[in-house]
Amino acid sequence: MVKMTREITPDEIATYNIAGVVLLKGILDISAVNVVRRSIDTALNSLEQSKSGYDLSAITAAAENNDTDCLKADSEGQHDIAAIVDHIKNSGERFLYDSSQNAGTGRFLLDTAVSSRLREFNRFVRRGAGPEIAAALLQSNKVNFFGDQVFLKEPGTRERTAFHQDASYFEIEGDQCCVLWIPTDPVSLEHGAMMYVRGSHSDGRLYQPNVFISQTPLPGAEGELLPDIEGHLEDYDVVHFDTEPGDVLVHHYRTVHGTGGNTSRYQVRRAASLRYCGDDIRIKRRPWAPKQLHHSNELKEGMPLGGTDFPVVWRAQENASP
Ligand SMILES: O=C(O)CCC(=O)C(=O)O
Repeated sequence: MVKMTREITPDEIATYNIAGVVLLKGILDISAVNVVRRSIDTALNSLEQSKSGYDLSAITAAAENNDTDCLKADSEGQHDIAAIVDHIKNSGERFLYDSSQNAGTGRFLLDTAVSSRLREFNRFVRRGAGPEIAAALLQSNKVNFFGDQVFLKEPGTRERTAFHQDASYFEIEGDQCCVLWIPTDPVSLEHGAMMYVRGSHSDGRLYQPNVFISQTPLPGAEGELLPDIEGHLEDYDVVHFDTEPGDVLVHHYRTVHGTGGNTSRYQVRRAASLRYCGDDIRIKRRPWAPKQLHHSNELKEGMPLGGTDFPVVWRAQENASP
């Protein structure tokens, strides 16, 4: 399987460490992008078969229309959607929407743990460029695969992705965890480009996880309340990146980020998010974190990652130059 198209530079490593996010231009070749795109399409075309897959636009529409049957039907998987929607409504928060002429005509879809179901994607996350990219940026002797999520925003998707920090959704602690956001379509602000609060990874703060379509924290979530960043973008050092297929954006798992909807008329926005960990990461149980249905949870608090839940996908000795 083809790995990185080029080496990662010392400047890119420094940018990742200082800003908590770096854009790696043209690091994947076209065959890798095609695998990711095909996997996203396969996963999202059979969304109803996934217990961790959601049509978030159908959920916001059902919430607005008080369609309890639809919300109950969505509650049989990873999340109790009906309870979460009640929780958002009771919190007085609103769903986060972009306005545009076509707002509401497109769907925001997501699925989790696609690599546990699709063989080709599994091979890519373990043996493609991801582990090498993570090893270079984390400066780690070994890399474990932590998990994946895929996202699609069709043209006319009004739902934004609320600012959040991935760390509080993951049952781990330590510093060496990075997230690769791999777009398979050209992306600029109008399509829902990723926006990051530069440097937000470095103070060690942990913010309550939210439900993506609203800033409302998940029920019972621990951690600090994330400020209303989308409402005060000018007060934060927010950076966004226009990307093309072949580019990979990598952020530290504590870097706060979010996206807009897709207000464009024709261009779909698909992306896969791959999570990798390095030497210092340990299991940390977080009772409020979303359940990962595909995990066996065999590892106890404080243990290093390994086993079938978090396979080792890269080791320094095996990749040393002769
Ligand atoms: O693509 C999106 O809308 C959100 C992606 C994201 O939050 C992530 O990969 O951590």
